[in-house]
Amino acid sequence: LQIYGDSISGNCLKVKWTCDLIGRSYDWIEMSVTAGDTRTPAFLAINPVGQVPAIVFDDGRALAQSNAIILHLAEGSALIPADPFARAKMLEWMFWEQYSHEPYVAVVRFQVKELGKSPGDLEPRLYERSYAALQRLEDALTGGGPFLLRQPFTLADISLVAYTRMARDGDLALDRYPGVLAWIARVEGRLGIGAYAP
Ligand SMILES: N[C@@H](CCC(=O)N[C@@H](CS)C(=O)NCC(=O)O)C(=O)O
Repeated sequence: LQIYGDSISGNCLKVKWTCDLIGRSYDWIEMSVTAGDTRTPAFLAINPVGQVPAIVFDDGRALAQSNAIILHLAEGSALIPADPFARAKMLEWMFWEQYSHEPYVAVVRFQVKELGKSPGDLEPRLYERSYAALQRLEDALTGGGPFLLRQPFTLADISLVAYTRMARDGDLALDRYPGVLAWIARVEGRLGIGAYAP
């Protein structure tokens, strides 16, 4: 299995963490988004959308979209609930992540940290939506937990922790959310990774 990923990308790290947890071996092919590695003809043949992560199996089949990739790789593992309703609740969180969390929390981070923009120059809506997403996580985890489905630890936690743990990079006040902070530490513990250090 080959993983095409940029190590600074939360979407790409989701794939690495999932493989590490399920004990799947892989070759990591480092791609720099900012250097344009995702726009070469060779990579566009793998993912016509020109985005990482993408994976390629030994038989040549390719798959993109972080949450689709981790869902496929983790099939049959304890990271996906066997109960159909619990599985759908996990997917509810993962679809929400892609539509209502990542487009704000990750974009704010990229613009501030990678593009060097000043937070005050970003569209205020990006911050409003980021804080709405963090508040929703806080509400779900306060008095609930320890994970998003309470139990067990699932792909929903992996998907959502990816950019939440990096939120300070975008000048987001993560410390306002104690339930989220405690959950991040628990998920990092499950992943066997240290606290995020920019
Ligand atoms: N929805 C996609 C988003 C992937 C994505 O935005 N990838 C970024 C890096 S995090 C990228 O490759 N950007 C390069 C580009 O768009 O040219 C996923 O979850 O995999």
